[in-house]
Amino acid sequence: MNAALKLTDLHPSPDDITGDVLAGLASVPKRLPSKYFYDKRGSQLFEQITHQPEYYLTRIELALLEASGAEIADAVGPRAHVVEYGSGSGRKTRILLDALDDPVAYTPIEISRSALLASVERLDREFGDVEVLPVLADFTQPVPLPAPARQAEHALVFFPGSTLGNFTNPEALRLLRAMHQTMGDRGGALLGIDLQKSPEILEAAYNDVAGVTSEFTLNLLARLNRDIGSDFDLDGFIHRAHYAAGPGCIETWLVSQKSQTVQVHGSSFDFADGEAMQVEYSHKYTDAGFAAMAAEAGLKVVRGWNDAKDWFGLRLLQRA
Ligand code: AVJ
Repeated sequence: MNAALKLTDLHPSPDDITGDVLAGLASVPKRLPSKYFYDKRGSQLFEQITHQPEYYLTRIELALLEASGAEIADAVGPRAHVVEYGSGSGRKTRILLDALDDPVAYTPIEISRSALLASVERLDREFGDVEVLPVLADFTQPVPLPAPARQAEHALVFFPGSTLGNFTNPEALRLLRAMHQTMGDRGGALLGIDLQKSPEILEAAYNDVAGVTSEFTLNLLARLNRDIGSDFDLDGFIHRAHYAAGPGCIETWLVSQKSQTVQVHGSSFDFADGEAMQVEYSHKYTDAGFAAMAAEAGLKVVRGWNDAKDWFGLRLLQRA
């Protein structure tokens, strides 16, 4: 890694995996937090999901970023400090930075030190001119941004992938309010959002025929067994994803295939045969619904770009 690299450590409280899992298993219905999907294997499996024919989200978003680059650059303006929520694979970031007019700096914000360092090592090699100023922090809270060596005109928060959809609506609202703080007065945010569409298309995207999504979901149990010593039986649960049209949300569950007991940190949790445990939400948005949530956070949608079928959208937000 570049010795001159300035990493800002805001000392985010480390994840309390055991506490989160115990609380989730004590609730009705039982649930597990989806943020723990992304260990090394989970990140690999997610990458594989993005290549499945049914999982259109990543393909469309990449194509949209490519096709709309010039318009995005126009709407955003020159000399932006690009601030990414999470440290993605770098592909989308690359397209955005290439499209923007003279971007000044790039700041990935990430709660995991190892994930942040891994992404920064990749970026260091790839982003030549753009100053890389990583921040170790929890992006669901307001984050004070490091000052680039060259003055930026404004910050642009980049939150692709419809990852916002994994948060419950109250959590998403809190996140958008924090984003409002982080972006500053003249700042903006570019979000990728998955749009509501027929349940068949949505359910296929989360139940790929090759079974990669099922493996991804079950890997959560393997990860917990390894990291907190739980004894989930991976053969005792199956993946199920269905679209709840009312809330506009893919709900992913792990369904117990037998009556069984799971031990976590000295506590026992009984599962009935057929009992479903909630593990992930992926919210799908309408234009009106998304704009209303943004407005509640003091943000307005200033521009939007959809693919020709209106399956996926990019939205540029500014303070209202
Ligand atoms: C990358 C978190 C947005 O919700 O579509 C994909 C994760 N889960 N298939 C999504 C995911 C199952 C994905 N996000």
